[in-house]
Amino acid sequence: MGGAVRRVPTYCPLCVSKCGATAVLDDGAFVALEPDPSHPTGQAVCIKGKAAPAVLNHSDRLLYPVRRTAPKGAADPGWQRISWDEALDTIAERLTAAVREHGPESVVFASASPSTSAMSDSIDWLNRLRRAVGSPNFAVYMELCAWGRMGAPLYTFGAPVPGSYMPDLDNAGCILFWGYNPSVARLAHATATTAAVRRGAKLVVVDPRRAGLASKADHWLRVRPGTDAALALAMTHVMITRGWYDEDFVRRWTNAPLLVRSDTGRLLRADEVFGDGEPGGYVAWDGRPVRYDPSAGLYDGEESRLDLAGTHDVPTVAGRVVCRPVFAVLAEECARMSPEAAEALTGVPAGAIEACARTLWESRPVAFYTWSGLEQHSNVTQTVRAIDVLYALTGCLDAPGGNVLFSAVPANPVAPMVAPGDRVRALGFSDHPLGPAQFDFLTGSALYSAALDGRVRALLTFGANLVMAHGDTARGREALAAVDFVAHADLFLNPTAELADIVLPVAAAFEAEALRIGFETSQDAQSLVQLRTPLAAPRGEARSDLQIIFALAERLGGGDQFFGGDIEAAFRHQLEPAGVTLEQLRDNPAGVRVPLTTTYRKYRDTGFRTPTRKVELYSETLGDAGVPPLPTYAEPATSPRSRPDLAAKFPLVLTCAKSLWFCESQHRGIAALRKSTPDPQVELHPETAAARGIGPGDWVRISTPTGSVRARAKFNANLDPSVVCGQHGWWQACPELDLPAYPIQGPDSANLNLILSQNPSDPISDSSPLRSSLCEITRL
Ligand SMILES: Nc1nc2c(c(=O)[nH]1)N[C@H]1C(S)=C(S)[C@@H](COP(=O)(O)OP(=O)(O)OC[C@H]3O[C@@H](n4cnc5c(=O)[nH]c(N)nc54)[C@H](O)[C@@H]3O)O[C@H]1N2
Ligand SMILES: Nc1nc2c(c(=O)[nH]1)N[C@H]1C(S)=C(S)[C@@H](COP(=O)(O)OP(=O)(O)OC[C@H]3O[C@@H](n4cnc5c(=O)[nH]c(N)nc54)[C@H](O)[C@@H]3O)O[C@H]1N2
Ligand code: SF4
Ligand SMILES: [Mo]
Repeated sequence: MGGAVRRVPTYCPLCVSKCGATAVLDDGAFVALEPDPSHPTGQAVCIKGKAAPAVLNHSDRLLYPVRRTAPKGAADPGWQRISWDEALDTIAERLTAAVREHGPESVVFASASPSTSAMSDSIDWLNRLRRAVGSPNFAVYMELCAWGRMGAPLYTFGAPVPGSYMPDLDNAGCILFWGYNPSVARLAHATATTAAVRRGAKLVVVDPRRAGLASKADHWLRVRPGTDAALALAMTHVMITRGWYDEDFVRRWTNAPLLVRSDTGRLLRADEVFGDGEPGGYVAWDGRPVRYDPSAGLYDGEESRLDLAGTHDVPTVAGRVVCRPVFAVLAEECARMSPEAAEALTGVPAGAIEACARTLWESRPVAFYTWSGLEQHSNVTQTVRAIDVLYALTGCLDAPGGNVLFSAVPANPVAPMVAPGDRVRALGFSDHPLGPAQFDFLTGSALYSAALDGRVRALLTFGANLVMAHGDTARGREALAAVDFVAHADLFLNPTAELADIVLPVAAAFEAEALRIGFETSQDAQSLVQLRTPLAAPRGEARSDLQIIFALAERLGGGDQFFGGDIEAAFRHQLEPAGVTLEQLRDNPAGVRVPLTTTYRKYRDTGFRTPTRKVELYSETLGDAGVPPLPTYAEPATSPRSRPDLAAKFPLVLTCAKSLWFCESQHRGIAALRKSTPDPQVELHPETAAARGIGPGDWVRISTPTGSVRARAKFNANLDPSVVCGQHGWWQACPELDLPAYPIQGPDSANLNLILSQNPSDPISDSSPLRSSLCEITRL
C-alpha cells in the first residue's frame, strides 16, 4: 500500500451470510475487506470475502456484450462484440416474439442463487420483470436449495420455517443444525453459534461428516445420507413415549386433537357428525364429539380436555365410524420407528438417538436450521415433514430462543407473492402441483424436459450456471441448445453462458450500488438498512444487474413498473414506509437502524396459514395428493437398500458438500482461493481407500451408473467407511497458478453433476437426488 488509505463501511454480498465489513481503499483502489464487528453480521469475513478485490480485477472478466455467430454446438461460438443497444433491443424483441407466438409459458427467467451470488441485490427486480413479461417460470434452484426451508414447511406450519422463521441463536438453549454447516455456508450463523455455545447452549449436529461445528457439538449424529427422516421419526417416538413434548402447545396449536376416520384416513368433518350442513368444520373428542371451527380457530368446548389418545366409536349421520385423534395416529406411526430400527437404517446408535431427544427436551428453547444436506434428495418433503413435526412437539416455534419471525423494517415489496389462482402455471406444474411450480418456480428437470420438447422458446439467465448446477449435465446442454434464444448476464463466461446467443457483461458486486433492508439473522440484524456504495467503476462496459433489468423493462413495455428506468426512484419507493431516506443512507454507509420490537408467538392472534389453522402434524393436503399425510420414512431411491442390484457394482454411498474456498461453481480462477484447494476432491475413509489401493492425494475416478469423473482422494477418518463425499462445480482454470480447466463432459471431466441424476426426484417437489447415489472409487 502506498497512497492514502480510506476505509468504507460495507457488507459482503457474495454469499447468504452478507457479512458486515469494512472495505479498504488504497489510493482509491479497493484492496481488502475486513470484518466490522459493530455490524450485526460482521464478526468475521471469510477467505472468499477477502478475495473480493481479486474477483473484481480478474483477467477473465466479461467486458463487452457479445453475440454468437456460429451455430450452437460449434466448437467456437464465434463471439462478436456488439453494442448494449443492439444486445438489449435483440433480447427484448426475442422475448416479446416468444410471448406473442408461443405464449408467456414459453419464456423462462433464471438467476444464480441469491445465497451464492450478489443476485441477492437484484433478484426481486428480476422477478418483477418476469411478471411484467407474464412468464410463470422462474428457475432459481428452489428445488435444490430452498424447498426444505421454504416450501415443504408450508405443509406443516403454513410458513417457511426455518427459512423465514430464523433460529434465535442469541437466546436458544439448544441449537439443532441438520444437514447444515454454517462454518462454510453462513459465517454469521457460525459466529453466533460459537458465542451461544460459549454461554452454555447445547449443540446438536446431524451430518454424515464431522464438519465445522460438529466437532464442538454435544451430539454429532453421523447419519447415512438420505435417511434423516428415520432419525427424526425415532426421536419423535422417544419424545412421545417419554412425555417429552409441550402438551399444551400440541393440544392447542397443532391439529393433534382432530379425529381421523379409520376407514378413509380423512379428517372427520363436523357436518358428518352434526348434520347441520355447516361445511368446513372438524371434530375432536372430549367424551363426546366436539366441533372445531377453523375459520375462528375455536373448539366448541374446553380445549385442555380434548383427547390426544384412544379410539372412539363416533356417531355420525351415516352411522358409527371408528376414529382416532391425529396425535394417537402419529404416535403409532412413529412407534414403527424405534431407535433400534432407526439405527439399522441410519447408522446412528439407538442410545445416541435417545440421548439427543433428551437434550432437545431438557435444553429448550430449541432453535434449528436445515439446509442442503436435506434438500437434494428423493425424499426431501417427507424428511422435512418429519423434522418439522419433531420441532412442533418442542413448542418453541416463534418463542424466544426458538425459531422466530423477527420483525422486519416496513418496506414496499418489490415482487409481491402472487396467489396461485387462475393463471398460467409454471412448466411442470401438472406433474408436481404441490411443488415449487405452484409459486412460479421452475425445477431444473422440468426446464430440461420442456426445452427438449420445444416448449421453451426464450431463456434469460442472470448468472445461473444451469448446466453444472443441475444433475444430468449432458441432458442440460442438449436442452439449452434446443432453446431458440438464450441470453446470459454474468461476470465470467461460464459453461452455461457458452450456450447463449447473447452474453452481457455484469458489474461485480462491489462495482454496483445496492440497497439491503434487513440482515435476517437476528432482530438486531433485521433492523439494519444499508446502502452498499460502489468501490470501483465497472470494468469495461459492464453494467449492474439492476441497470440491465431496468433497461430491459423499458424496452419490454413494463417501464412504468420500473420507475421509468430510474433505479434511485425505485429505492426511494422501497424505503418509503421505513421512514429512512436515501440521503440518510448515503451519509451513513454503515447503515441506519430502524427501531423494531419483536413480537413472539404471533400465531396466538392469527393461527397458522394451513387448512386447519393449526400446525398440521397430519396433512390432509398431502394425503389427498396420494402421499402419506403423516411423515413417513422413504428409503432414498438409489441406495444400497433400495437398489441392491446397483450396489453390487457401486457399493459406496455418494453425497456432496460445499467448499469453504469457493461458492458453488465459481472462484476456481482466483489464485488466492484455488491455492488452498488446487484440485477437485473426494473425501473417503482411509480403510475404504486402503481396500482400493488408494493413497491420500491420489487421483481417483468416481464412477456412478451414469458415468465417471476425476478427483483427488482426501482422507477423512470420521466418515462411515461406506460413505464418500464429493464436490461439484469444477470447470474453471487458474492460469496464475498454472492449474487446469476441466471439461464439463468427457473422460477428463471433474464435473460431479455429469454423473449425478435429476431422477428419481422427490414426488412432491421434483428435487434431484444429488446427495444420495451409489458409486465406486478406483485409483487412476
Ligand atoms: N463457502 C460457501 N458458502 C456457501 C456456498 C458455497 O458454495 N460455498 N453456497 C451457498 C448456498 S447456494 C447454499 S444452498 C448454502 C448451503 O449451505 P449448507 O447446506 O450448509 O451446505 P453444504 O455444505 O453443502 O451441506 C451441509 C452439510 O450437509 C451434509 N450432508 C450431506 N448429505 C447429507 C444428508 O443426507 N443428511 C444430512 N443430515 N446431512 C448431509 C454435508 O456433509 C454438509 O456438511 O451455502 C451458501 N454458502
Ligand atoms: N452436486 C451438487 N449440485 C449442486 C449443489 C450441491 O450441493 N451439489 N448445490 C445446488 C445449490 S444449493 C445451488 S444454489 C446451485 C447453485 O447454482 P448457481 O446459483 O448457478 O451458482 P454457480 O454455479 O456458482 O453459478 C453462479 C454464476 O453466477 C455468476 N455470478 C456471480 N455473481 C453474480 C452477479 O452478481 N450477477 C450475475 N448476473 N451473475 C453473477 C457467476 O459468475 C457464475 O457464473 O447449485 C446446485 N447444484
Ligand atoms: S461468508 Fe464470506 S463470502 Fe459469504 S458474505 Fe461473508 S465474507 Fe462474503
Ligand atoms: Mo443453494
